Amino acid sequence: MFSKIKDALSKFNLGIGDKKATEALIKEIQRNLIRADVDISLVFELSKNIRKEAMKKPKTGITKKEHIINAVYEELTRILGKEKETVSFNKDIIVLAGLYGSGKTTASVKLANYISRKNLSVGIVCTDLDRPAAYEQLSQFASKTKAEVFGEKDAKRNKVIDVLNEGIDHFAKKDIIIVDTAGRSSFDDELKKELKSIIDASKAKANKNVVVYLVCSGDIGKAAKNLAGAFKDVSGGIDGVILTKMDSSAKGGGALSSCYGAEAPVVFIGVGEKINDFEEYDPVRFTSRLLGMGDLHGLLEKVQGAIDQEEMEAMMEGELNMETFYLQLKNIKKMGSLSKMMSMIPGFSSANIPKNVMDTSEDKLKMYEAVISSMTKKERLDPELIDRSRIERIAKGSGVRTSDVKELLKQFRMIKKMTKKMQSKSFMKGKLGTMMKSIGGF
Ligand SMILES: Nc1nc2c(ncn2[C@@H]2O[C@H](COP(=O)(O)OP(=O)(O)O)[C@@H](O)[C@H]2O)c(=O)[nH]1
Ligand SMILES: [Mg+2]
Repeated sequence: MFSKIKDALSKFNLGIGDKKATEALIKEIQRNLIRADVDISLVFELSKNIRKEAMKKPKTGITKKEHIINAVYEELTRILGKEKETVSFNKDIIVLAGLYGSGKTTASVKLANYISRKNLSVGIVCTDLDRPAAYEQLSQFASKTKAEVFGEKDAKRNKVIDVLNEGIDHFAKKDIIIVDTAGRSSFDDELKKELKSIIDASKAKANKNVVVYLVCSGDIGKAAKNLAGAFKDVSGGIDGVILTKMDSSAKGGGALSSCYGAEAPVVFIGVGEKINDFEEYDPVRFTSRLLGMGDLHGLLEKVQGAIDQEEMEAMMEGELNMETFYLQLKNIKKMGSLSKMMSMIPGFSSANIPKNVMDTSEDKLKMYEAVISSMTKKERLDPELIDRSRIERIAKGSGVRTSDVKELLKQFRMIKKMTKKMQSKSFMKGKLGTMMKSIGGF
């Protein structure tokens, strides 16, 4: 799809004089996005942001190329969605909107099948009264699943809201109701009116949330942005985009433009005509596929786990307070364990320090974050102010025990001592100092 971007990235290999090379790469990315039918204003927005990020200094241990690939990923997922699909199905009515042939009916059955696999009961209401065979098509496809279908075979199109209301009542006991709607080849006034009335009528039903998913074919091309924008306006907001036909020669540009126009992330992807050709959106997997880069996962982990040089420098220079302390702990975790670092500092030993004070696990960091955010600004900048009554207040505010707050203060004092040691000239000449210089540019 965007595989030409991958080629351009793989050719990008210059260490020095890389401003020119970066600029050439950005041009190449632009060309390929345009070729993939991405809306031109979006192309400029994307490339402007990628350029801005690309010109920054990479994190410690990260090559310029890895840095740029990460920037491309960040930009694409800013539009497509940064989160893995986490739909909480909670007494919802899900309305599927989209053009004729975009894959709404297919998606409604696939989605129903997906939902029933989560042990939720689901019914589909057919409100497509335009195509004579719509109800039959839906029933036939849904017969392969546990989902029930409600519809009226010969109802006239002006009866859409009656059928919808009957359907919602019919499925009152179901956990989820999916509403399959009619489409037209263009989003004309009549279709707008119908869609709006379906959404309004669904909302008028008590105790159900109404979720609107826009169904877009991946090969939709340049029209996607405006079309998705129009659907968004009429619906009063789109909750997610279901991208269909991503198995075909879809260029991916339609995916980007649809999400951009709808101002909504991708939630599901259709990758074929069968019931199970349906996937939850996963940003890394999806972007890997779009760019044709199988190894993206490892690279992103590496970049995101790397140490930010500027953060590190600031930390080593300034006086340690609770704000810099938290960053320091996170960086220590990235470099290895606290005890390992201590063992490398001359005259420092972790032998007499309780184990829990050495702990920099993820859970611990999370807890510390809550504790620190319960401190006042003054306390954060000068932790020595924190006496017993303040400890009690902070513990209460962050929902932890007073012993947890005390432990954090203990760790703070220890790291402060360590930092002082590391800032001294004699230390910087030592083994760890040399290592930190090499990675941190001190
Ligand atoms: N290859 C492929 N075909 C699909 C996919 N989703 C839908 N289709 C096909 O696209 C055509 C239109 O789908 P349909 O659900 O009837 O669209 P609707 O008019 O929006 O309801 C049908 O032939 C489907 O089998 C998909 O993810 N991949
Ligand atoms: Mg249909």
